[in-house]
Amino acid sequence: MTRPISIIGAPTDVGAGDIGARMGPAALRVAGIVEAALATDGGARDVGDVSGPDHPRAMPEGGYRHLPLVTKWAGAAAEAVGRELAAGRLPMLLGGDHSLAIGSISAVAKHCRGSGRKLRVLWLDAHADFNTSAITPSGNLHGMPVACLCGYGPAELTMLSGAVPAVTPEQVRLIGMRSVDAGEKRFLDEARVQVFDMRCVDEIGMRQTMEQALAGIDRDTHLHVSLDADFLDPDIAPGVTTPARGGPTYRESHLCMEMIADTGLLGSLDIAELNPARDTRNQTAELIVDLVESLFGKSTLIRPHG
Ligand SMILES: [Mn+2]
Repeated sequence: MTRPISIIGAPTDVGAGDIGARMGPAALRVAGIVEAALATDGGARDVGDVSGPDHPRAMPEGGYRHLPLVTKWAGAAAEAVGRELAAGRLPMLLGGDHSLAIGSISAVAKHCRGSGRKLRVLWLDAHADFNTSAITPSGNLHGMPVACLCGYGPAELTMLSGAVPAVTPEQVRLIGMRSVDAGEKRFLDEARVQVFDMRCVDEIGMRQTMEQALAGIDRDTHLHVSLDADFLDPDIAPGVTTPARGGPTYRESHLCMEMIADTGLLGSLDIAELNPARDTRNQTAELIVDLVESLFGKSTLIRPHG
């Protein structure tokens, strides 16, 4: 059973210090994301872009840069994602910076609460995105979405799902980390977030990493994937705002997606932090389209089930 996909664009970078991620949805459409979604069993429709305020290039206030603006965009994303989930569809949110995931995952958490589904969030990222205003080096809210979703953040963001926290650390798996701030490292440990960093991928491989990250799911689980483009090694994906060396290779990334596809439980997806201003010939957007095809079950061969 493949649910029909709804593509939602959110062209913003208000959660980041540097601009550029606002062009992400356009670059993904140019690279064929809509056609890739249309080719899935359930079909797809592009519902267009949500809108919101521009990036004013302001300084942080009270530990947050652009908090009211991030709140507006996250709210718009939550509304659009919630509407598609309610219609029985699979929302694919095209960012935009990663603070948008506060909106999308809040909507997903609310939907799962209402429908009695269990939620597992797979956060694929070079960074942990677990900063708070007290420990952030930059004030950029795209470095804080996981913390906000777990209840650590400003009320206007932590309350978006209608309950605090929107998700518990037990529902989240961080995968691919290799750049974690000092305060963030301590806070991840304190909050008992389950992290599969690149050392883990190096030591046990992507296959076992994903087996462990997916352990405990069952037919009642809604899987949400939040893919930050900087999860991928910058050698293959240079078009991001905050690259970090030593990420998953092309093959490791595909295996990661294929193993998620094999569960048959993917319920919603974010694609974040693609920055076409840093890209070369749209190669990062094209790679993401390839990976999304794997995520929705495109495989080289017909493989035995089970
Ligand atoms: Mn991120």
